[in-house]
Amino acid sequence: MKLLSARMFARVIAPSPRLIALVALLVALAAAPGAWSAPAPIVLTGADRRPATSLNGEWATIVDPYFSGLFSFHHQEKSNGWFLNRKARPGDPFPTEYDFSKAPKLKVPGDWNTQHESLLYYEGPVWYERDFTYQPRERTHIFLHVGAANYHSWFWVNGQKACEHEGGYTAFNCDVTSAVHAGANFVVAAVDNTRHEDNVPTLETDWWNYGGLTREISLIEVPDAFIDQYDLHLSRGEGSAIEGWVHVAGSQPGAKVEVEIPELNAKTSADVGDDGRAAIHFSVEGLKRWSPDTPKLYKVAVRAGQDSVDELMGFRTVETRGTEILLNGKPIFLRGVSIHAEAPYRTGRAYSDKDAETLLGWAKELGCNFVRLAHYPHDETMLRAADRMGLLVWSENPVYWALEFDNPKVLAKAEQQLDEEINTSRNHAAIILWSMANETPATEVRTQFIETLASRARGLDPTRLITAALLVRGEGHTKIVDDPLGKALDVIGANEYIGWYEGKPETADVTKWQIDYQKPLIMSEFGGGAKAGLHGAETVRWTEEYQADIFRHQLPMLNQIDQLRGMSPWVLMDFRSPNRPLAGIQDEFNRKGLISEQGEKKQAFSVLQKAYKDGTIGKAE
Ligand code: GCB
Repeated sequence: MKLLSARMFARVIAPSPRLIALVALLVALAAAPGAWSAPAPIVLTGADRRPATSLNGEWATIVDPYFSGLFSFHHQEKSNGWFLNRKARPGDPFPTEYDFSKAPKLKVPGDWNTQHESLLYYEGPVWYERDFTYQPRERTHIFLHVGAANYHSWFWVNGQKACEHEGGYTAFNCDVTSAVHAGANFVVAAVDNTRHEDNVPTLETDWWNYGGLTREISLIEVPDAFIDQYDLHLSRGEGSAIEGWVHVAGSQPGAKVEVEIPELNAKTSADVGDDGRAAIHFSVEGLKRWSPDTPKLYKVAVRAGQDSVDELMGFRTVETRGTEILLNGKPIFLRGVSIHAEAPYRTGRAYSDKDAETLLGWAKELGCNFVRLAHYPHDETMLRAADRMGLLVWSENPVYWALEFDNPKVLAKAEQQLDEEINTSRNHAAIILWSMANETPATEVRTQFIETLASRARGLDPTRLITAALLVRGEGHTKIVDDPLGKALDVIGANEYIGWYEGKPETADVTKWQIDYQKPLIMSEFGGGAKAGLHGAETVRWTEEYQADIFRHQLPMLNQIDQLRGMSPWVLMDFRSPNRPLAGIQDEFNRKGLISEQGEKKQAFSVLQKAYKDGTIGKAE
């Protein structure tokens, strides 16, 4: 006998909400304890371009340091965990020791750390609950779209398991079709930001481990056959051909896909193959290429059967030629800055258009055409803003410092996050570089690990360049870039802190560089700390003068590196880091920002701005 899903049950006999809750409870209880069995979440490209029901706002929350909402006293996964969202009833033969309706609220999106003083350092599980009403349409899939949940998250709708996800910086979508019903519903999430050695990133990072539902959350409804992923880009070369593919989940081979750019009067159609993909290739006349100077975006309609996505995209090419980086076939120098996803003014994890516009607005004011979005994938609002504002982007996988490179499970986690990053963001003209890692130890097992990631990234997206920020070693006054990982990269990134972690600012004057790869080089980090408003002699650390002096000595040194094709000094804005306790100066902020978290520009900002605007820095070829 085929059992009715809770949603079908609701449609067929329209029972009372209480009866529905009881059915949901029985379904959840029947779904046996033990291993998690809900389907894995999926990626939806362009999810933010689809109509959605927002679930942003206030969520009831319970801090659960021992995770007793999910695990019993013998650490078995509970079948009657807090995801059931029970309310105690008179006569219950057992106590109900939680109640979301009485629990304090937290804002979503938002990390919990900066919303409540007692949560600033909290690392562990927190439960979230929100009620919503919904009217599902016939023959659709409903996805719970989660912009990001740091780090490990579990989701239930009306008590039914929806999905589990690892990785704190990528978007994912849980199919909740069978759980959502007409009328009143509730969603429960557990989010755990406990650091583990075998996570990506691992125990050590130099940024705050902001926990929670840190980005937008919504419900997205799509037809039974729907466009889950697509890749549209300009083909390399002279002409203007757009190529790529559209994948339609649940489609039959032979189903039609259409791509149209109305402004260019260009339209094509193609058939879905056995693998669910339709290959796209069509010529367009009069296309204006996207570049930092002309960040032209086109409306692009992608259609398949009942489904459609209205994209906003730019078209450009990027490639290397010897030690040059070519944008639209022409050499370019990347005048950049590194940026953490730290929210300006209020601090915490950035998530909004306003955050993105403030951060990228400062980068534009500095004279940048490039930003390194460190050290994990930033959110879609940041990428949309970069597309709009004309900033080239380095997007980074959170393979940071020393992971357990010999652990296949860690590789699988890094691969999953890389897949999600690329499959979500692959249509942003702004992104030109996929960065595999930052400052990893030069061991053989590390090299194999990251080479595996690099070839996976190339397989997923052969149109962009692969990079990583490497450590540099020194011999006397010579700095050497010879990390074996360089072989696997298209563009070498290198981090150095002359004048801060080693030597004095003027040490840069006598430093020579040896780069063992004939490839373009980006100095992906350099800089030093300063407390905004602290003034003194340029020989005194933490003053704005000292930091500015580092830049004054670094820039001429960098200018002498023949194959230097860009730079992204560390860092645009001060950001929270628990590694930085120096009272009165750091107060748990990394102070290498050119701007404080309150928006105060330090002297180094003007030094770099002048070099970028005068054109005294950088050669394109
Ligand atoms: C680095 C790291 C970056 C740190 C920075 C620093 O090399 O890549 O994540 O925040 O140095 O300030 O020490």
